[in-house]
Amino acid sequence: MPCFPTRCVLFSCLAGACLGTTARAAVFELAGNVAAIDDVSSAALTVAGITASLGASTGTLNSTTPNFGINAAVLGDVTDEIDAVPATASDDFTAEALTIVFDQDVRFISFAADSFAADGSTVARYTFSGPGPGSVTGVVSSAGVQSVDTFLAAGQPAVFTADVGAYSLDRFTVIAVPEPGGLLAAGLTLTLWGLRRRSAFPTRRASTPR
Ligand SMILES: [Ca+2]
Ligand SMILES: [Ca+2]
Repeated sequence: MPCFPTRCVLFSCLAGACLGTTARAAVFELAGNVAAIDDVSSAALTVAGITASLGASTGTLNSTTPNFGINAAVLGDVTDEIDAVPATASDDFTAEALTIVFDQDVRFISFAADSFAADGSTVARYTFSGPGPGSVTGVVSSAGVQSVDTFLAAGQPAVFTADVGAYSLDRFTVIAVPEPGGLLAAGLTLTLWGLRRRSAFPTRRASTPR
């Protein structure tokens, strides 16, 4: 079947969209990443060409073999978990917030958290806001992989806090969002390929015996 220009463009756009969805997932391991996140105020991790910059609102980022969190270095803090805002002024806790910023546009797919209180009282909160399309916020109270699947623009902060109790943020997964220019180039390449095929077989239909 000859590939008419409009058909080629449509095919190219579909192929380009498919190319955009085949980007490799980047899994950032936080728990057990002691070599990179050992009581430092900030850290930059690069996975699959994506760099995530992590920052602690207070104290230091702290990775241990089972967990990852913030070490606020105050009495009673769980040093490898993200702790809640103090319930009363007399509590000797400090509000902890983990901020993650990426060097490029990504889809934030999911995160894995654990060390929640067995009675379900722990409330973890994540908030994505800023230059991206709208704010996304959510709360979870049980361990496991939590699906988020939202666009996060380069420089847009993803913030993890706790409303109640403390938890460990073990890892998170993102996928790079291809730049529009890259998709356009892929589409044009396929369009040219279709046109060249058409010019290579210009008379196939006309020569078909009736
Ligand atoms: Ca853990
Ligand atoms: Ca803590």
